Amino acid sequence: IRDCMRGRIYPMEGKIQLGGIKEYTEKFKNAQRIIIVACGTSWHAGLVGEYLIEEYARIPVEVEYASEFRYRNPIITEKDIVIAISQSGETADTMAAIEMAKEKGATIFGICNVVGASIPRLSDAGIYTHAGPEIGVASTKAFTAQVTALTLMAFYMAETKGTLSQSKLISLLTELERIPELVEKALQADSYILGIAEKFKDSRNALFLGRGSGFPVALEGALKLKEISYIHAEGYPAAEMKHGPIALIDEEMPVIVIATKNSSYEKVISNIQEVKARKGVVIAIVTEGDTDVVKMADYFIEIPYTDEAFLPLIATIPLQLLSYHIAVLRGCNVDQPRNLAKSVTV
Ligand code: F1P
Repeated sequence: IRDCMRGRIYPMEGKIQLGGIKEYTEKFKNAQRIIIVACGTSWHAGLVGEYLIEEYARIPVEVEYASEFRYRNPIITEKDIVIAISQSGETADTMAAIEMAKEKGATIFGICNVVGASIPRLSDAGIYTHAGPEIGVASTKAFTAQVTALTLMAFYMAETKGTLSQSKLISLLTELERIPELVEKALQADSYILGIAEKFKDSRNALFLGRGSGFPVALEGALKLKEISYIHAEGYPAAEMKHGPIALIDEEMPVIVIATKNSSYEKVISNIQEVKARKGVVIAIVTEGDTDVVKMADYFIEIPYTDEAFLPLIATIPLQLLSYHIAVLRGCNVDQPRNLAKSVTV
């Protein structure tokens, strides 16, 4: 995150400077729609981007799996901006989606980690996330960096469109400066999370629930568990649970809930009650000092409080650590999971 903030994108004197976005200010300002295309973890970062851009800049956003988007005949015009997100910059589905959107005249904006990769070369403009090389196949720090880039882009668009007051913007940027410190704090729960991992290493299934920007966090938590520990896991919007997944809940089912003190706190509490009433085992991600959720949950992991805008940056960390420890305890190779490639080029 520090690299990302110091490098191409960084806040300055209450104004946001984005190296790759500045020349496209007018385009972003007048965009009628933004389409985000990506795969896997990058797609989850895109969902966070949707939440932030719509919340702050009030521009409609669609988030599409590139692997599906490329095979249909979507309506795209020259007024659309397509944001393509990819850690490797070589994902074939994302490249095909870009090529299709380009043909229809859209502006392509890339968010990529690997300098000089194919996706930045196909893009009109973009941001390098500079998260450093992802040693393992499953994206982790690339996700954090992608979300940071999208957060700053959302603030930038909001600033240029005038949809965010200067005082709110300054308070968000002040909080943004604290994020590296909050990430460090969240990482301190590592050995405590190992203790929880020991209890759940033999689980066959897991459910991850979140609301608002906590929903993509739930999806990412489930994907990490699947990718590296081969436990079947599903991420759901917490309110969607009653429309199906609730049938799965019993004493064998760990339910990981993002239950931090943000706007959906009260509603998440009622979701936890629904799980507990069916004997589900709740592992709650809570805000430091929480007293209500910790009484209901079987296990809880504290993270420091932050504004809802930055919740995905902090709340994802305990889920990555949980998956990591479970995978190691199960004897899985976390860097090279079976059947997965670093960049899916076919
Ligand atoms: C997309 C992705 C990763 C996943 C795995 C396979 O890659 O789905 O999210 O962890 O590596 O590819 P990318 O387009 O972000 O490089």
